[in-house]
Formats: sequence, C-alpha cells, structure tokens
Amino acid sequence: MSDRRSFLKTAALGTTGAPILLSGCAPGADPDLQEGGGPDPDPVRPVALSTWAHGIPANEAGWAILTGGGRALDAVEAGVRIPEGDPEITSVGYGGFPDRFGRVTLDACIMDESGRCGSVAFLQEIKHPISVARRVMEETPHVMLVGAGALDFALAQGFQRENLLTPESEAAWERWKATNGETRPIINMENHDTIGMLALDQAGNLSGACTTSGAAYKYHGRVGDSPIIGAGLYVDNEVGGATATGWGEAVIRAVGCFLVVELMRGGRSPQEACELAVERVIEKNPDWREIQVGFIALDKWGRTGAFCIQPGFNYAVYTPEEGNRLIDAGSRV
Ligand code: SD4
Repeated sequence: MSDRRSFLKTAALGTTGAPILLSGCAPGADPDLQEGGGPDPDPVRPVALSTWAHGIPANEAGWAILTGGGRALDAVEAGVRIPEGDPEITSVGYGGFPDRFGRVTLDACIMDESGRCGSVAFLQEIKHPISVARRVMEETPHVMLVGAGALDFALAQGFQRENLLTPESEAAWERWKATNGETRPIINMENHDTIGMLALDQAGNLSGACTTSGAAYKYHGRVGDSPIIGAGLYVDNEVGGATATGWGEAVIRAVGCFLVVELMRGGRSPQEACELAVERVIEKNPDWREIQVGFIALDKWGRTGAFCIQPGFNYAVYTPEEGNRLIDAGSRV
C-alpha cells in the first residue's frame, strides 16, 4: 500500500513536459472522478480485459476469481487456460495451427503485481504453457525456459505430455502445404488470435498473461513476441499493464508493451498509449500495411484502452458496471 501511495503522490512528467498531478487518486477508481483525493474505495473495482472474442470466456473464468477476492495473477492464469484448452481455437494451445513442419509449438508468459515474471517458448506437447510459465516464475530463479528444457521442466513439475495437433489443424496444415507452402506465416487479421489478458483485483493489484501457438506455419523454432517480457506483455503495478496480438516480429521491434506502459507512466491514458504504440510499430515496420498488430492496456485505476493497425481486432472488457462486453478496437487504417 505504501508503494502505491508514494506513486500516487508523485507529480509525473508527461510527454509534453507538463507535470501531471496524480495525487489522491485511488487505484480502481477513475482518476478524473477522484481529483483532490478521498478515501480508497474498499474493495477496489475489479476489471478484466482480454484480446479477441475468446477473451469473453477467459474474462468469465477470471471474473469468478476477482469477485471472490482472489488475486489478479490467479484470474489471468485461469482465464487464458480456457482458450488454451479449447481445440476449436486454432491460435492458442491445444488445436493451435502447427509450424511448417506440422509441429505445434507454444509461447507464453505471465507477470504479477511485484514485477515477477515467467515465460516459456518453443514448448511442445504441453496443453497449458501459461501454467508452466507460472511455475518458471515461482519455482526457478529464471524468467524464461525454451524448447526441450522447458518440456523437461514441465514434465518434472507434473504436467502431462499430450498430442496437441488436432485432426482439423493437421488437415489445415496439409492444405497449406499443398497450396501456399512458400508464403509467409499467417497472422489472423479478422477474428481470433493470441490470448492476452490483464486484470485488476480488489486489492488494487495488476497481473497479465499472454499465450499463443504463434503464427500459423511459421519456421520451426520461431518465437514471437508473446513470451517476450516487454514485447508481448508488460505489467508495472505502479502504472498499468499491456499485452499485444498480431505479427510478433513487428511488436518485438518496438518493444511494444513496455512502450505502452511507459507512455502511461508519462501520463498518457491507456487509449492514448495504445494509439501511440501503434504509431511506433508503424514507424519501425515498413511492411505495416500488410500486417496486423493490436494492443490492449489497463491502468492502475481500471481504465482501459485498445488500438490496432488494421480493422478487425476486438477485445473483451469485464467491469462491474457493464458486465462482459466485446468491443471493436479502433484502427489506424
Ligand atoms: C506471434 N503475436 O507469435 C503472436 C501470436 C499471434 O498469430 O498474435 N499470432 O507473433
């Protein structure tokens, strides 16, 4: 609590150089409504925010934990496990589209309110990489395990080895080989993709999780932004969190989610921060008209934002006032 208060009493410098007075504003409450201070609401108003339509069931699972007084960390892990385990979602976990050799390789990371983080990349045959990432965070001195080492660790932790390639995903891969084998990997622009989830709990703490099977038909061994702390996910409990979806290479070049959080630290709203980060991605990626990148952000006060390059990205927001809603993100194009 003392850390939180010390931040709230800080006059931050905005990107214009103007001081932005954040004093007296309680986490989970709208800072505009809390100008001048007042007692912290107790408990804080929880919020869950997730990428794409599969964010709706993810938020649902996380909400049960948040409204029961649970940790944001538990909420985001439980939330993203839903699409990870759903064989009909072909961009995450079980049923995810494979790489060009027909292997399903998974990337995931998680970050808690104290800045601890865990990550796995190029992990095969484990249905819930997010839970392995959490074990990396909690049970090892490391942040990131990859490939065979990550699999060994998961098995030692009691995770089961499973075939993640469903007949449907295998058939789609066979069709891709027959028709488009030489084209670049596919990022879905229209409907669903990586699940990234952010949550604010009743204690005023933030956490985030991000998990994916990555770009369909990618090179074997390719790792995207999703397990890279700062690229696919970043959380700073004093400021806010962000997570990304889309063409991971473009997000990595801009260190996208760290950028969103730093823009919020400088006084930008979550919406402004997502829009500016998309501009940065565009600056750093000359092929930006051919790719999709989207960000979602949640700040310490429960304010949300989202923005993307191409139309078609949506996200799910769960608040006590408005329930669980799917919203079309604004886009640059
Ligand atoms: C990636 N950003 O691997 C992730 C996943 C994604 O289609 O959004 N994939 O680049």
